[in-house]
Amino acid sequence: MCEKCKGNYYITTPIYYPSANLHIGHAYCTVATDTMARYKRLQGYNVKFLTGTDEHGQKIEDKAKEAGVTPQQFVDNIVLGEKGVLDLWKLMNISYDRFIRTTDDYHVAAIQKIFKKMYDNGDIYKGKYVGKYCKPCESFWTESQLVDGKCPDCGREVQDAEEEAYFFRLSKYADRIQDLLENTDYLEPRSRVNEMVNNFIKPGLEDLCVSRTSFTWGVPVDFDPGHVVYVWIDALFNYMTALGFENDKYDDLEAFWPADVHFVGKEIVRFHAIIWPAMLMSLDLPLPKKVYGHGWLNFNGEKMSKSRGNVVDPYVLSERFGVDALRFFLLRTFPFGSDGNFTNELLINTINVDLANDLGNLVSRTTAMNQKYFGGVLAVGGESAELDSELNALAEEVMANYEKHMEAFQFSNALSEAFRLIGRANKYIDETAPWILAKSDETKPRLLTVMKNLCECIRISAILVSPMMPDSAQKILDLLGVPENSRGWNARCYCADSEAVWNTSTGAPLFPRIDMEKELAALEELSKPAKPALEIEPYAEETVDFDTFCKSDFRAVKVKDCKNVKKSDKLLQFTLDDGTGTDRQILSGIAKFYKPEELIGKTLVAIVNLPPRKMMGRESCGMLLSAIHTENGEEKLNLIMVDDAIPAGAKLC
Ligand code: ME8
Repeated sequence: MCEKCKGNYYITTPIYYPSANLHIGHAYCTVATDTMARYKRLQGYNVKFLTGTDEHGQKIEDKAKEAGVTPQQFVDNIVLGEKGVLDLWKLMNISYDRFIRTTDDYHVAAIQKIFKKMYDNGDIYKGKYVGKYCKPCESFWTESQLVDGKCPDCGREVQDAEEEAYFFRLSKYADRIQDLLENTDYLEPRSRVNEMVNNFIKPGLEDLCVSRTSFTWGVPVDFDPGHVVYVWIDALFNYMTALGFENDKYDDLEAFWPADVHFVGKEIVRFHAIIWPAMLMSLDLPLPKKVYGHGWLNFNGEKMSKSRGNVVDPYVLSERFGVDALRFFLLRTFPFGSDGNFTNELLINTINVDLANDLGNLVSRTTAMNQKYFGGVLAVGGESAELDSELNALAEEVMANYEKHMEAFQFSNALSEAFRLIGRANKYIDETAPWILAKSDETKPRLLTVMKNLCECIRISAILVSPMMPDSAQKILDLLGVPENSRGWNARCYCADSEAVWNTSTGAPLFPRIDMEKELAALEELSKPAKPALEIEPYAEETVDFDTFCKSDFRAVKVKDCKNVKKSDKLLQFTLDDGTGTDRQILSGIAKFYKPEELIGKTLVAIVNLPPRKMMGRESCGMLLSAIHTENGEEKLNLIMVDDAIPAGAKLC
């Protein structure tokens, strides 16, 4: 079949709020979308994969104010800055085709036109908003929608809100939306349909407040200064403006709209399943074919957030485990439609079991045996056996099941299928025992076919895992010497007969085993809040009265001699000129901070009216003043040195 004739495929991720750094939970959806986009490309579709950032709203305006920068500077920094959103997607190997920022001029102008169109057709009207507003979620709620008086999405406090505002006639579309949700495949998984219908539609859909006047960081309503467009209207239409809707920047609307699927997190299904189709209906536009609401990843049973520190930082995790292993873990472990619990044990275990033991081992054993028995070249010839057809049949079955699961966005099931083949191939090695076949020339033809079957199983497995682990899959195919035209979806038919030839090589292990205990300890260390780089002694709570303080006699002293004290690794013995004409001896426990010769000739500060005391049998008359602090956990000390122009004996006060 011609790879070019499959048609167009448009897939999107939610556009991210650049209000904080992204954690691994955020990366989950984008990795899943990337996997789907790669899978569709592999099948020969002309894919458009859109992602981007949702940059308006009060939350951003507030955060920028806190940071002392303009909102634009604030979002620019998080989107474009070092380790920002763009850097993260590069690191995670996200193959998006287009990146939209809602602050892009073309998008802003398009939103103004869209808002005006809905105003002109009567679906947007001016009224007065009285209700509740959840600032963190940027959502308006009616009293009846609140749960225990709090935001039904995030459970936080809501504020009273009353202002002149524009409204969208959402209520008008209630029946059509209910029909869409209940009688089509628009929203998946199906469990989310009941949630939408029972929680939002059945209690009665009210008109939606779609403008704000209490802040300015948004798309201005151009025909009514002072109003900015509600951030969700601005955000949802990104899916179309990024294709050229109401703008000349792009020209892909006809080819790619309606979208094949919007992947979104479960908490924003409401916006995509109710508000989005209603607005499209208002403008008489085709609806996206599907919205898929994925589950949430928790961390150790609790809500994931950046405040959990490094252990949820995709940069840290990728650096420690590798990008492909991390991508693989996310998709292999958690069924896409349900919530999942991310733990470090699970992550390490998945890498060790699936990648190091099963896939990695299969590749390294096979390529090592090819090398050893055939110098890496599997030539024409061989001898088949019954067992081979079993492997062949399993491979065919796995490929069919894999496709079925991928079409349903069930990445973990799709990977389970791939690993069924990988597991079977490992068992095939034990059953065929190539090391025994290699002992005699008579069994060499059989050995040749065994190795061809193994290579073929690996080739197919690599194609199947390539959407999830693009780099590793290519490395495996490189090791097997698979030509470019045998790496695609259309080359997935099983072929290990006598005509097949292979030219393989060996390489370093693809997925080194991780020492669970050591790694957990290292991660534990990372999860501790970073020690402040600089610590100072707590201030004394007790006060000292002025007269007492004035009794302390501080003098400038010059170091005439300084030496280590025998049998002490702490003490330095100072001979000091204190201006009296008689040398003063002071012992100080600072040997770990200074070499004696460094100090000779320096002018220091001593308190000289302390009672003399004996240290290591020597008398110390006073104390030298120093400054102490802790830096990166290490104690630091600096003697107080004053200008050498100050004469010995000068009083300090
Ligand atoms: O919602 N597990 O942006 P956002 C799984 N701007 N997914 C998670 C997650 C977790 N722990 N934490 C966040 C927005 N997400 C809007 C979208 S679209 C027109 C506008 C997911 O940055 C979350 O479910 O708050 C959402 O799908 C995505 O990250 C972006 O979240």
